[in-house]
Amino acid sequence: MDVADRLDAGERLSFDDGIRLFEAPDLLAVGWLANRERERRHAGDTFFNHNIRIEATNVCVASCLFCAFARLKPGDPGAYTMSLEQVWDKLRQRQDQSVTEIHVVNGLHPDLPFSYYLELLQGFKRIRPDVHLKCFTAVEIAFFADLYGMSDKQVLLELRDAGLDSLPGGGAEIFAERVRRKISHDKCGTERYLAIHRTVHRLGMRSNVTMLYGHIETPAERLDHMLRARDLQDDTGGFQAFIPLAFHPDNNQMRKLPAPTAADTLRVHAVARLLLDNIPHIKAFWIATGVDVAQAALWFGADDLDGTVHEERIYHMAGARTPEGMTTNEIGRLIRAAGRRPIERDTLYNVLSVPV
Ligand code: V47
Repeated sequence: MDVADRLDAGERLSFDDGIRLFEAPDLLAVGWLANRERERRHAGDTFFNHNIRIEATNVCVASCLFCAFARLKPGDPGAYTMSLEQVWDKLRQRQDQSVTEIHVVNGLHPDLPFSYYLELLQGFKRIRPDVHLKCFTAVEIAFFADLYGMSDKQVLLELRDAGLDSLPGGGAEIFAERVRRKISHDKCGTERYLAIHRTVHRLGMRSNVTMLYGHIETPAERLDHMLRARDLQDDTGGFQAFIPLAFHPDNNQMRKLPAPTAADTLRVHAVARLLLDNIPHIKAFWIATGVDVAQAALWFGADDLDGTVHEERIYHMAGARTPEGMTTNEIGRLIRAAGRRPIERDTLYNVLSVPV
C-alpha cells in the first residue's frame, strides 16, 4: 500500500513511509498530501502571535558546532549579559503594544545565581501581569538543575511559581546519538530533553519541540527525531507545535556546509505534517526559513509562522538575512499574500483577532 492510500485509510504513517516521502522525486505530490492534512485540521487558517524574543546572555559553557551566538566566557569578545533592568526595559519599551508573549532563550551562563532567572520572570509579570512567559529550553532547565543542585522538576516548579507559563522547543537539535555527539556533545542529551518536556506536560504546562535540519543528519535521523517526539506526544499530548529549524551556516564551526535548499525546507515541513498526526501545529519559523519560503510552506503542511519576534539574534548572528522582526500588520499581509487567512493567537492558540 502506498503512502497516499494509507493516509486515505486513516492509518498512521511509519518510519518506512517517512523514508518514501523523503525519497519521492515528486515534491509537489508530497506537498499536496501534507496540504490536505493541514487543511483538514485548520482549513486555510494561519496562526501567528505578537511576541518578543529576549536573549539575556550569550555566555554559554556549551560549544555546539552550529552556534554563532554563544561566547564561552564573560569578557570574551562579543560576550554580553544584561542586567535585570536592561531585560525588563525590553518589555517596558513595548508598553504601548499588544505583546502577548515573551520568548526567552539564553546561553548556559556558569556564574549567574538562580535568583536572576526567578526575578527575571517575576519582573516581567510585575510589568505586565497578563503576558505569557515562554522561557528557557529544556537544555537550560537541565543546566540549572545541575548547577544549582536541584532536580529538573524542582527547577520547573520554582520557575513556574515565579511566572513561567510554558517551555519553548529549542535545544532539541537532532535526537539521534550519532549527530548529537558531533554537533552538541556537551549539553543535555536526548533522553533528558524528552524527560524534561514530559515533566513540563505532567505539571500542566505546554511546550514545543524543534528539529535543527540541513547539516549532517540523514533522512533516517530526521524521522527518528520526529517519531521520538510523536511517541512522547502519544503519552502526554503536551506539545503544541513542531518547528523545523533550517540550519544557518555563517560564523559557526559548520560554516563549510551549505544551507538547506528551499525544496528541502518545504519537504521537511510536509513530512512533519504527515508523520506527526498527534501534534496540532507545524510552525514555519520565518526568521529561519526566510519569508518567501515560509509563505510557500503554508501550502506544504505549515499552519503557523511564530510571531513578530523583534530583535532576534541567534539566526542573525548565523547569517539570516530576514528582518529581525515584523509588525502584526506585516505578518497578516504576508499570510494573506500567500493565499491564507491570518489569525492572531496567544501562545496557547486561543484566537485573539482575525486581521481584516
Ligand atoms: O536550539 C542555533 C537553533 C534554536 C542555529 O518554541 C540554529 O516556539 C539554525 O528553539 N542555524 C533556538 N538554527 C530557537 C528555537 C525556537 C525558535 C522559534 C520558535 C521556538 C518555539 C523555538 O535555534 C536552538 C538551535 O536549534 N539554532 N543556531 C543556526 N546556526
